[in-house]
Amino acid sequence: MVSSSRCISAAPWLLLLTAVHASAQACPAIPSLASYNNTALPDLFTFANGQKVQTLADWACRRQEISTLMQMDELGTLPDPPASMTASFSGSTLTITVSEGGKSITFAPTITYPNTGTAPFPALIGMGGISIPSPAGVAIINFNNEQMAAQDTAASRGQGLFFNLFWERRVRRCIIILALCGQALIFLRLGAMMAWAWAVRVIMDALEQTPAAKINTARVGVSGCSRNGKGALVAGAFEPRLVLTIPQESGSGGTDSWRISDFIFSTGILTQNASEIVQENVWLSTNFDQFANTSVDKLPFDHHSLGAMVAPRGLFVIDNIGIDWLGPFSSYGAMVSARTAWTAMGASDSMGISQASNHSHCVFPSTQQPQLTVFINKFLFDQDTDTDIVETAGNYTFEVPDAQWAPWSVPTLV
Ligand code: MCU
Repeated sequence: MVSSSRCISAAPWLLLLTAVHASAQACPAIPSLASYNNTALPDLFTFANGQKVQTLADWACRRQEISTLMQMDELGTLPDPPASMTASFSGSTLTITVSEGGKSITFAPTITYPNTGTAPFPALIGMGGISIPSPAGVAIINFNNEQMAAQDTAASRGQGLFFNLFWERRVRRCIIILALCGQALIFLRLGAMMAWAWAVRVIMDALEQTPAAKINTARVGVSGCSRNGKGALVAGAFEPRLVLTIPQESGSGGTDSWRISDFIFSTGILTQNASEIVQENVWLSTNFDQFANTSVDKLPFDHHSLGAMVAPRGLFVIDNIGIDWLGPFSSYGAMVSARTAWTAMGASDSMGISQASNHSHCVFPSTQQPQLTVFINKFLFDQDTDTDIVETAGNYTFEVPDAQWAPWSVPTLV
């Protein structure tokens, strides 16, 4: 929910956002999905119990259901905000200290202010920095995600400030009181991306309570490239105050579909898939291993579901069709499918996809600049720009319904 009182405008996407999040109703219970098996991307508009999603209020419930399932099976559980948080700003550094049960950690994102514009500034949180050109008038908040939760190799699990705060103490307690081991396990299993998303939420809280940082907290987005693009998408999905999410060349674990990537891999194209990613790094919860090592068809969601969690806020997906490892067709299929969430709300132009021709990884091509600019201007500056963009240099054709991958129809949510 947009909670800052500063600079709230009546932009249509913002009104829709309020409608989606304001709809409080009893949501359907999630049935046992132990025997779930689906070779296609699960229907975004059907609840796990088979009920259809027909209204914006239903979508709020379906979004919550997707969030629960993704936390459970893939990303790990997003912890509650810390028991206490203090923030101060000095020079260009926002120093944040969070405490939980006697343990504290401090982390300090740095802010680079634009040469133009006026305070309070719109901003982009850079997940490990940004790899898009800094937009004019926008502050860049550099978040050191690797310090929060490491992502070097498979041996990085449980390393970083996040785990120092939540985990060590719980493991120690679990050795003394067995009943507390369940709590420790939650943190032991959690993937690095969920730790980063938790920290992004803390950064938003810190910015809201620190006017000296001169950030308009109603106009903050997130971006990152490659592994940090995966993290940017997860942060955008789970932090509803972010108004714009820009994952760049994020590949598998980001904008790609697990199912489509497995299919591409099976045709002999070297694309990163689930069984590889769980061995390579710690972005995902260990709960995901059972799916990665048997069949991703057992997942009651895919990454079109993760993308759809951002709706109706801004999402601009930047891809590179020249690198097979990134699975560009997988990203296209998943993101065209995700876009139906916006279409169902009458807001398809708040979600854009741009796949440029081959270039060096994370080196932003100037051909994508005009598209990036219209998204920045709409979501960070409230301008009425034309953001109706779905373009691929890959000449892929994919539409919903798609007989193989998305055999479901798109309702008009009322
Ligand atoms: C696209 O993101 C990752 C990819 O998932 C990894 O397999 C590879 O090792 O590194 C990429 C990356 O983050 O490159 C900077």
